[in-house]
Amino acid sequence: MHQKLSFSLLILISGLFLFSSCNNDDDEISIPMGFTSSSYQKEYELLLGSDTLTIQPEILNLPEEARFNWRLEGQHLSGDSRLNFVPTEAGNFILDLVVSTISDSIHRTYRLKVNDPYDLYYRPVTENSSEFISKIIAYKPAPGQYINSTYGSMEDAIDLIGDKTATLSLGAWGGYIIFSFDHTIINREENKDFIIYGNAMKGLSEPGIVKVSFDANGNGLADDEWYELAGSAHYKEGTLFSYGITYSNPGEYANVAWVDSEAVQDSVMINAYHTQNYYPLFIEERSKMSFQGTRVFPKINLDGFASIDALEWGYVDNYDADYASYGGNTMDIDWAVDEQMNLVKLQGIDFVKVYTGAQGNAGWLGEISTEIKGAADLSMLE
Ligand SMILES: [Ca+2]
Ligand SMILES: [Ca+2]
Ligand SMILES: [Ca+2]
Ligand SMILES: [Ca+2]
Repeated sequence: MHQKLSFSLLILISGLFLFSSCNNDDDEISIPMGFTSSSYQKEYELLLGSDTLTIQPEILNLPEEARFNWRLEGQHLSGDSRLNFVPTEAGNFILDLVVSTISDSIHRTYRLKVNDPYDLYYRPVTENSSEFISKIIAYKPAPGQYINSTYGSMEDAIDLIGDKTATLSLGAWGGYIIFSFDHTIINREENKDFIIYGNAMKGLSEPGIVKVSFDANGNGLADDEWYELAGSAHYKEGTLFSYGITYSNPGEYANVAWVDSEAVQDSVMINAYHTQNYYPLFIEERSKMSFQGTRVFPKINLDGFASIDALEWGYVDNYDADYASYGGNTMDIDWAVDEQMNLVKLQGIDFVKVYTGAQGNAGWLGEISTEIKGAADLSMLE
């Protein structure tokens, strides 16, 4: 009796087993998944802010319903078969992948080393370092009364190197200079970091906007991400972002027509004191030149003796509350923002761009055009 029951049970179990495997064979292939090769790249070194990690392992017998689970330090990262990962912090991380179906799963592990470009490419101050500008990377002024004349040539730009005695005009809105130092300017906590000298006076402010960049790919070129230093007017209504102007070369001493991204047409007006062509003749663009950026609106007073009021803080060639005590405008790298005006934490910067931030004709003063006389690392002055 006991034996008979066991025998029947065995038949029943084998029958069930047979039935279920037949069933499996009908609607799914039970060949297990596998990576095409047992050897694979297990370690990756990435640069924070520049590199994207892409991994797409080849898998044999991959059923359509297989699920991918990429995990970074055990946290789900992606469910895609092809991983595209942009690291957001430096450090060493374990990345793993599990590909699974209800009945099967395969697994792989990778090691990631994410480097902070600042640790790799930071250039320290040495005993030979200068506090002043060491290199002019670009000078592209907008049209203005001093352009192609005193204060408006490539030679005047080069003259800014090494001290603060020269004067350079950036012309009307958008015109710019890009320069660097022989070391990285560090972002000092709770402190201003560098100073830009201008020729502002009470009633004569011509606000220039500053952008900064760190040489994150370490190639010595200013081809990295730029961040604007948002001054007081960046937080005020009326300021225009993603603004643009195109100027046309009149080919002679004549008003320089411009059109902006709001379809406004106007001119940089000539005056009797400067009788050359105001359109820069030493740049690549011979007939038209365009600029992009932010436009701020200082108050221009044209009654009686023309004057331009200062903006509160954060601009160059701007006679703000601190200007007189420093003889220039002190800048804090902590003011850096991205395109969406989110504050960005930078440990230091290698490149500085200054561009004229306002546009207008201020009577006998001529066009609003930022001037700079040099720049210095505040950490070396104190
Ligand atoms: Ca700072
Ligand atoms: Ca670079
Ligand atoms: Ca000026
Ligand atoms: Ca000025």
